[in-house]
Amino acid sequence: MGKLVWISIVVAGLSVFFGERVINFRKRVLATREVDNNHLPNCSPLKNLEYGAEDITILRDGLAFLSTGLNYPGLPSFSDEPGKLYALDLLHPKPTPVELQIKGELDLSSFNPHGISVYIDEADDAVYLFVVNHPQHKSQVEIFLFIEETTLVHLKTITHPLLHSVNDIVAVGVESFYATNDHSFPNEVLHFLTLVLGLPLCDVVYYSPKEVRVAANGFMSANGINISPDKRYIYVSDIIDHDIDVFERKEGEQLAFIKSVAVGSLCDNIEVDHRTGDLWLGCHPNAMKFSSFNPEDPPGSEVILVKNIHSEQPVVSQEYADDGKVIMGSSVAAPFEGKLLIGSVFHKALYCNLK
Ligand SMILES: [Ca+2]
Ligand SMILES: [Ca+2]
Repeated sequence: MGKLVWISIVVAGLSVFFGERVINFRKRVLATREVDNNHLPNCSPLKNLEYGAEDITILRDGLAFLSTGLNYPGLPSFSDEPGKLYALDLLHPKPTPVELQIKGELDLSSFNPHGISVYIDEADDAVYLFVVNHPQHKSQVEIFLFIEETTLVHLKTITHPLLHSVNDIVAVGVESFYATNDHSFPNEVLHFLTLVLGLPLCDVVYYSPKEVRVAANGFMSANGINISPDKRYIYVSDIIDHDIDVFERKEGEQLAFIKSVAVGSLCDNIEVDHRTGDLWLGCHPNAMKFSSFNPEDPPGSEVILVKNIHSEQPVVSQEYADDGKVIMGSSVAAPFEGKLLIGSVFHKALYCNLK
């Protein structure tokens, strides 16, 4: 055969291969999915939070921490202000977010908070807030000590080459945590190529002052991470794979993979009900609408609940859905004794009474 014929065969082969990969990629990001409204009866927007509350976590005494104003490459941001942290008392009859004052050396003009996690030191009940921060779109983890009602003292900034694209963290000690990387490579083009080719190259990193290493890998894009109430299991949302991966913590902070639970949506952060161990997930019904933001056809929101995740048959249910007219791009759903906070990447946050 002539050279031209060979070239034609190679070009045709590559076209078929990449065509199939693009179709597969569109399926992964649920590019054609529409979501029907499934509203909760008693939800209202939280005051002063119009620029995203990407992550929320709630202490056992009902005090919620919120990370707001994330500026993330490729996604809209409705504010030019730096990000902020808020607290909200869910025991108050009308919970209102209060901005937390940050003391210490941290540069607040470039503060860009993303995933958060709380660690309580059982020795003295001290409350540590761990925050993923992206100043100048870099990745680092800030550790704060929470004092009084509205003050955080900045203790430490952690950077490491393995912590290159951190999305969320779960603290397991006063200076140690697991972190998810949502990109396989910090480079956007290379990462996008891995998604199109379907290569699961993202990882979860364990950090302590003595040791930093990859603790688990094989994720398409590792997003939310959290821990069971008995601290025995770690849950990771592989957002592009539409599942929650369950790991058991072994001696020396090794993670042993147990199973994956399909959730049918692109789930972002994970919050765990302290009492029941149920997983509440803030999810994106359609990642194409989410990333190619069009106010005329806004990205929707979806909250998914996983009950009995360690049983043979976990129960996965949709607890809330919105077509984007109420809240766009939900990223977290945090429960507390019959109440639910729903946060989003760049839009509002809702306070819902489930009773
Ligand atoms: Ca988190
Ligand atoms: Ca996240």
